[in-house]
Amino acid sequence: MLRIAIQAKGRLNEDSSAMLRELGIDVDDSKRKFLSPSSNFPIELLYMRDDDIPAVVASGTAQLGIVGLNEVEEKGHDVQIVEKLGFGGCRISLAIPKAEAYEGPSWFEGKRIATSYPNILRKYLDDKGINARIEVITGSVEIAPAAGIADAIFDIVSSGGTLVSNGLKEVERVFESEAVLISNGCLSPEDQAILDEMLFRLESARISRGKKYLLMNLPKASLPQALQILPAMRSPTVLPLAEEGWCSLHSVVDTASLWDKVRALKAIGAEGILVLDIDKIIL
Ligand code: PRT
Ligand code: ZN
Repeated sequence: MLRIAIQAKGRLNEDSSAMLRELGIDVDDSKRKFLSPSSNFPIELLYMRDDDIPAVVASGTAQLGIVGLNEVEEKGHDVQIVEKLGFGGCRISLAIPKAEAYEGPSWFEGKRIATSYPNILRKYLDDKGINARIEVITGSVEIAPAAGIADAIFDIVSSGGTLVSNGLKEVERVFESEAVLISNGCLSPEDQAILDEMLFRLESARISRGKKYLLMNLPKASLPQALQILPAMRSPTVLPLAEEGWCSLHSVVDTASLWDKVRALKAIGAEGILVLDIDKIIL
């Protein structure tokens, strides 16, 4: 049984559960406990605060964890990043009162900066050769300048709305983050096999994202042009139709180019075009 630590409550909880479900792994949110096994896959979920996830994975209490890269970097525990997961995207930025003139990082020389990420900030300041005082605050960092606790903040930004509503402006984007799957790097062969199965399913879910399945009836004479329009994974599937001179054509297309392709296919005589969602693509 492989144990995965995920956030109990907060911004990453829902997306972490949704990702596991997308992999066909049942996770029971309704009777959520501290520790909860999946009913159809050999994993159990350990629900905890995101701050603690890197440590429980590093110690081996959980073999895997889903957590923001920002927490991994800040805590500095010995864990491996197995996969970036594409949700929970944000950045950690330096922000100052909006009325301040800003010409570069030297603005921070001698200033007080409030943050919950002192290690990432210290590294940035050292790299730039800037002397500043770091005030560690665990919540509501954005009110620190107005409250007179600090001159600037170093905090997570996503839309930027929180900064604006607190009269601040983002001046340096220091660290880009998203949710990542982490491991302690010494999995047993059984646990490695479970992880490999998860990664295989993750890859097929990723490939199918942004793709549609397209099928249509087409005059056989238009087939050469249709094959130009539809470069499918290998080649489109062509099936005969009962009606003489017609065939059925199936293909996978990128959602981004879907309407261009539909227009081009109609122009060469395609009829009865169906566009279907794809659940998984397994190569
Ligand atoms: O209780 P626990 O310790 O588990 O949760 P937490 O309160 O520490 O974390 P939580 O749930 O707020 O965030 C979990 C993770 O989500 C973070 O570590 C990031 O990896 C990621 N994430 C993504 C964010 C945001 N987006 C985000 N916008 N974490 C926090 N914010 C906050 C930010 O602190 C600021 O207050 O949202 C505000 C800014 O948002 P905008 O959209 O106004 O810019
Ligand atoms: Zn936290």
